[in-house]
Amino acid sequence: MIARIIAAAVLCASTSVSSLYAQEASFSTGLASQIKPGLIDCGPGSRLSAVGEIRSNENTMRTVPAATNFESAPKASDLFNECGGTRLLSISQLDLQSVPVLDAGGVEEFVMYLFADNYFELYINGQLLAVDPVPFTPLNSSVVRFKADRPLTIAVMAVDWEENLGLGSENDGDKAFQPGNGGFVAHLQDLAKNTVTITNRRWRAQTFYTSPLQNRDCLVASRQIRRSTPCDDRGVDNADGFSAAYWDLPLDWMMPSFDDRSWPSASSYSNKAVGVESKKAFTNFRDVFDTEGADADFIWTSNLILDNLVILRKTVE
Ligand SMILES: [Ca+2]
Ligand SMILES: [Ca+2]
Ligand SMILES: [Ca+2]
Ligand SMILES: [Ca+2]
Repeated sequence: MIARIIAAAVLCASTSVSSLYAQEASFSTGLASQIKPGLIDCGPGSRLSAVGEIRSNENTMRTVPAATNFESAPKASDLFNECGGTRLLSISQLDLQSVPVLDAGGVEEFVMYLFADNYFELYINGQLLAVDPVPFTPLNSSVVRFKADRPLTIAVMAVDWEENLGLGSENDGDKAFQPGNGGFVAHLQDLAKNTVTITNRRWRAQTFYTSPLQNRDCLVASRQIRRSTPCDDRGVDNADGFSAAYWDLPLDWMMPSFDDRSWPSASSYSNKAVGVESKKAFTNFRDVFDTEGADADFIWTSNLILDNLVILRKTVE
């Protein structure tokens, strides 16, 4: 009898903890209202990193594609940035001494090389260190130096930016609503240039904004499973009635104390799947992104196309 009561109490306790994060999806329909025309303007040939707002069905105002710290946070240093930044031809041209050392509260020094399709915010041990200087296009690559103590909790907010706000898509000239893809790759080294970690399937990945959904019923959502792989991701010219799904971010998603064990493992994607084989921001730095023996994978959730706001986490002992 006592054992049964204890078992019930344990079950109850674990249910209440996981329910803090296991939220139902909420939905919006149609285009969001633009609240910013573009976080930066990179001129002709680039896409404007506009930001929008739309109310979801439980009456919460949602910022799309994401609420970011772009305007207030330090920008990561450039490896390759066609939007008024540095354009290195290779990693050997990088003068590491010119890259500021950011403070994540510790003494060991690290260097991280990062590339996102399209935008990242990097947290180490709960501290926001730097954000991607180019939110949408042209695709760019970055380097961040920092001091921290192990274990390192790396937490990244990654955003596949969008042109049709709230409908996770771009006008690509062929289709007016063509869903774009995400992708994030990183290589973390110590001061001696030994690999500390690379992005791979051992990271955790969770989506918080999935769009466009032609039909909401395609979404498989239960506890921490948020699978949109059965959903249609083809481009269309008319997206009337299309939806987006949202889940609230846990307030402490970037903290070392956050328990991500119930999140899905990250999925890995090829360079070809992400579409970087002709992008100098990537190919000029294969030495760090495709390192022999430490080849970092592009990672994302299970849906590279429809999941647009993704949190990626990894703890390194
Ligand atoms: Ca970027
Ligand atoms: Ca993209
Ligand atoms: Ca690689
Ligand atoms: Ca997308």
